[in-house]
Amino acid sequence: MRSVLLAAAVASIAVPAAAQPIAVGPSINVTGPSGQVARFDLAALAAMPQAKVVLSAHGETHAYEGPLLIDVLAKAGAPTGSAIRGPEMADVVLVTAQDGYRVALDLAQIDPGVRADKVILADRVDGHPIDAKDGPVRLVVEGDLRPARSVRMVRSIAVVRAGEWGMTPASR
Ligand SMILES: Nc1nc2c(c(=O)[nH]1)N[C@H]1C(S)=C(S)[C@@H](COP(=O)(O)O)O[C@H]1N2
Ligand SMILES: [Mo]
Repeated sequence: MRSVLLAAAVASIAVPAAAQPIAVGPSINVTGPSGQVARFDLAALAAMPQAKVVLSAHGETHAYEGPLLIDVLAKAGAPTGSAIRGPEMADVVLVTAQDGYRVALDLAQIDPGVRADKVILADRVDGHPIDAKDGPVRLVVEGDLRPARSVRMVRSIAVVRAGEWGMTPASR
């Protein structure tokens, strides 16, 4: 009986793991607004259309390249373009780093149809892979006066429906 239960437990663990695409090297998890999870390794990010953002921090200027964050989120089911309207105007993008650093952006402002400043998930800097101190993946937010939102060592990203949080009739 015990071995049957153990086999069932192992099978229940093994099934979802086998259904996941196998990531090559480090990867980041992206959770969409309905809880869908998409995993991106460096090859998956490099295969997407690339954009470039020049970032100046502490007297140094570097050119970062990678896909637009909105394109990555779209693959996890996030709305884009004119689909960001009504309740989706309160969708929040939470970016979490390896060291626990966390930044929130609103989904609308990262859409190129709303703001011209690009927000990218960079996997290259000055034509090279990003070192472990900053990468291998770094969020780069164009136009910020202080580069505090350009999260180094990105580990995971989640789109959350802040518009659905704790809204009682009294607080509307
Ligand atoms: N993971 C992580 N990213 C981070 C930070 C951090 O503490 N952890 N600090 C932010 C702040 S406050 C700044 S000013 C910039 C510094 O970027 P730089 O290391 O390229 O100068 O990184 C930002 N990204
Ligand atoms: Mo900073």
